[in-house]
Amino acid sequence: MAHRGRLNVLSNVVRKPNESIFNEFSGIEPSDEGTGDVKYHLGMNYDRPTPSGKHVHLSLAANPAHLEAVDPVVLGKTRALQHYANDEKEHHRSMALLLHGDAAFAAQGVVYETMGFHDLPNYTTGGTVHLIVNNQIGFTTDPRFARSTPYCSDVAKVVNAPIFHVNGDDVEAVNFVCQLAAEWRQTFKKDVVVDIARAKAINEGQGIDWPTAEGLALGSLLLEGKHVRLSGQDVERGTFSQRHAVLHDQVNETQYVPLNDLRPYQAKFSVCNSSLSEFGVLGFEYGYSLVNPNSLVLWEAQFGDFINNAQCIIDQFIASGETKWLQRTGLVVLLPHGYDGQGPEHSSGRLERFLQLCNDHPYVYPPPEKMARQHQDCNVQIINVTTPANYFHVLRRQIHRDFRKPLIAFTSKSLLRHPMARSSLAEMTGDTTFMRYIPDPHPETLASPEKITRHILCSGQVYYALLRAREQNKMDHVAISRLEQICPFPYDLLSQHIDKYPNAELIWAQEEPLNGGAWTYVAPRIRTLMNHSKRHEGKTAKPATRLPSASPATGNKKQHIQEEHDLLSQALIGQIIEPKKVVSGVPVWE
Ligand SMILES: Cc1ncc(C[n+]2csc(CCOP(=O)(O)OP(=O)(O)O)c2C)c(N)n1
Repeated sequence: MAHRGRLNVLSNVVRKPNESIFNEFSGIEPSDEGTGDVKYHLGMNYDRPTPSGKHVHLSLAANPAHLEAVDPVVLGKTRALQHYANDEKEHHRSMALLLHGDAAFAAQGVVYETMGFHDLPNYTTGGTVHLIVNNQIGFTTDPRFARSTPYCSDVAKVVNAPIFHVNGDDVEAVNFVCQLAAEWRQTFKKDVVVDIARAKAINEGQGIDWPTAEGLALGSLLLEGKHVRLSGQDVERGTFSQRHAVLHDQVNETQYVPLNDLRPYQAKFSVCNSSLSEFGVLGFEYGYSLVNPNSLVLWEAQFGDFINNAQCIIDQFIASGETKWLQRTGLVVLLPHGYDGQGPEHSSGRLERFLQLCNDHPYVYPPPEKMARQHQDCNVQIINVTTPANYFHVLRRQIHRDFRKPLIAFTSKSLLRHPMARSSLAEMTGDTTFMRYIPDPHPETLASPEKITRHILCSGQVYYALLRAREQNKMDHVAISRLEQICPFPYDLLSQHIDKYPNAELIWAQEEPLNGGAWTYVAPRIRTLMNHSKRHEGKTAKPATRLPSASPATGNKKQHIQEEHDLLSQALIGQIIEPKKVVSGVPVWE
């Protein structure tokens, strides 16, 4: 089912006790089993008495944040229940009820695939009742930009299902239509759709200034005559209310796009909220990017976690299109990523999967001529930057060179508002360029290089957590350096730097579990690099990560914080030590 209304369904329909819902919200003790999920994804079973005195068994399926992904699962479960109850012919003992959002129903391909089961002898469940909770908006995206059909329910026409449009504010009408739909299903054993339309309800948030760097990058390219196209779900405002690329006059509905009002001679900035699709829209933008190498085409996922809906476009086109078909693209894929305690589907863009697709050799230290061609020879570039200036430069770099490569940019959500993640204008002007690797600036507060005992390498937002903990704990023997570009691996810059700390153990720290993140990619490359160095030959780096896990992140806030402290302790001290206290979110061990 859709996200909105799920707690209501849990509480009022399947009667989950409110105490336990509130309990899960408070994020108190992690459960003994599993890593957990956010409360609104959990399922529930309930034998509910009906007015006639009978009982109906209700089973609310657990679902991921990936909208509509659960649809075929619910149908499969229903068919199995029918099978074991000897009800595969009549289909009158159990049925599926799917609750949809209007934008998701209209745009996720799996809805069509699920409807396709409706009359297949071995897959039918004797009709599904589809309820569309139609608030006439998909997060911030207006229906005009979310679908091409008059009604969000039109896909159901492919199976000739009756569709009832009912005013959601007229409760009696909704009740009547729902009863009618249930009778239809029981009588004809066919799908039926109820589109419960309500007045538009808009979710709004607040804006901040990280995207200034993005605005400057895109704006400067526009002034250089390069067309820029940015597409994805809610990209106009930005998922995190950070971008505000399109301003709306609420009175007369006119729109103003500041980046299209720079200079008369500028190129056009096309920014567009997409339909609620990943597979389709990413494929579209990939195709778009093939036509004009002098335009910058960017696709942004709502959260990086939803990218797996478009896996085929990544594997078959982005990662391998050039080597198979000599089809070159400079497409930028922006994947919001980072462990902020938002649960298993709002934390990870699955960096490890992208890194696994990279074609550079893990065991061979590139000779100078190979090193010079690293970017030309790679199939994808993968970055996880920590400063607005670097984000600015890497976007511009896409266009300011004479070859094209896909760029997969893992972007931090928490750094959008992080006071330490700021750049000065001077870092974006003059001779400044993208920094693939940022060595520890080695402030005076640190011990001399020979006395450094731990040299931590990391990528992305975890840098600031490490930095704050190092400062708070006055650890002067720890250096922290950042891999801003993970692939192609910056062997040249790292090998110049790691010997600066001849007595330091090398640590790789990441927020992700041991079986995720960059570790499996960087580990053999760091070994290759160390073997190539003068002071670290034969040594290996140690990982400081979350424990290996089946799910990318825990759904329990307390567990999340505990894991974060463990990881920092592991990275900075070398073992897990319980902090004595926590000061402004930073663990203090002594
Ligand atoms: C596959 C997938 N892509 C993106 C998202 C992010 N997302 C969460 S809610 C939402 C908007 C949903 O709109 P709609 O389907 O109309 O349901 P509503 O939230 O309005 O009830 C989006 C895009 C998601 N959860 N799943």
